[in-house]
Amino acid sequence: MPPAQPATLASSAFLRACRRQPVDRVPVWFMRQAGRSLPEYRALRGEGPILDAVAKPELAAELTLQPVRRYGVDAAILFSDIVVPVASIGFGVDVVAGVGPVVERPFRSAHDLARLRPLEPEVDIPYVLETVRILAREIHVPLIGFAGAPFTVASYLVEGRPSRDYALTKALMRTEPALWRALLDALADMALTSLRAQVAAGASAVQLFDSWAGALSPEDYREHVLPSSSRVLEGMAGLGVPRIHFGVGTGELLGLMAEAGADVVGVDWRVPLDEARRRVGPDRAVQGNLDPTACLAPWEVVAEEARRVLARAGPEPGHVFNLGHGVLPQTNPDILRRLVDLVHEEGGRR
Ligand code: 1CP
Repeated sequence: MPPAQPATLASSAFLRACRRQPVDRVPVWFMRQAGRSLPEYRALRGEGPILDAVAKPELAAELTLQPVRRYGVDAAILFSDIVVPVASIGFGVDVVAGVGPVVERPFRSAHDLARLRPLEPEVDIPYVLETVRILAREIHVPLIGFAGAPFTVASYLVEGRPSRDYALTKALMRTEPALWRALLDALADMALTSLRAQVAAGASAVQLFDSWAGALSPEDYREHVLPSSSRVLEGMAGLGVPRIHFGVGTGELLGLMAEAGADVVGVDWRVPLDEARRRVGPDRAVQGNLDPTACLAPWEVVAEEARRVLARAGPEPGHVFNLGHGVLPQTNPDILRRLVDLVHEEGGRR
């Protein structure tokens, strides 16, 4: 059972919107709201590897809180990374500054399955759970726990680093479907175990990041990826916390991502939210979807584009305002602060 929620969380606009309940104002948070766009982040974190920062609960909790204070967003997202579970069991994953996740010995054959033992959260990632516990005590907004979806994490393990075309990943998927399925199932179990532990420690919502699923056709997604993502999302049903399912370039996959078992489907900037709502169906909320690059424009332009997002989301309940992907490092924090105010002031009752 998740811990009982304080009254302030039960009435949170973010959690209510995730459940498609009426709200007084549209809730807003930003993917990658913690990070290099904040001077206080750069000052506190210094130059060390991100995985070291994640392993220090007091520091990770403070990095999680910085954007909540600065922007007045309606939810916090845990300061961690999608590769933390696989790194913690010793698969040999580093997060390299300016690059992203890099794997010393990429996943190539059935022998590599043995390197993916089950995750034991209290043993492998006790620091993540401690960060969640600190935050659950300290914050007045819901904390979003998260995990990488099996496909997106697999893409790093197979390619060995960020990729443009996912050629090796898709080759494995097609040439060794049984091994692919075993890999994705192992990653699904790790994601599920990690998410359940985060909720037990006090997270109030979860997001499954399938950032790179947009590289797949609907047919490939349905056959090779949906079953394992569904295993994670269905495994989270009944915990009482909203499940958000997000990817980039997933316009043609939105219906399938809803089917995989999400309460909220994250939408990037390519599909307007009225169309996204049609694709995910009436029984899901949507999250999104201002283009992150729009936030680099002068304020009047940002405001106009944000109003367009609110208008396209429509008057029905079930909209969480966000960017269509993460905050870009060069974003001026003042723009994001004004954006939160605009969404709160103009995204009225629905
Ligand atoms: O050292 C650093 O500061 C490097 C930048 C950085 C940060 C701040 C990385 C490396 N990870 C993070 C933290 C992080 N990662 C958070 C918590 C902060 C917040 O959101 O406020 C979260 C939720 C993530 C999730 C994550 N990591 C995703 C899914 C979200 C997304 O952006 O699509 C992905 C794909 C990663 C992998 C990753 N980690 C880091 C980078 C630069 C990348 C992407 C690499 C690539 O382009 O493939």
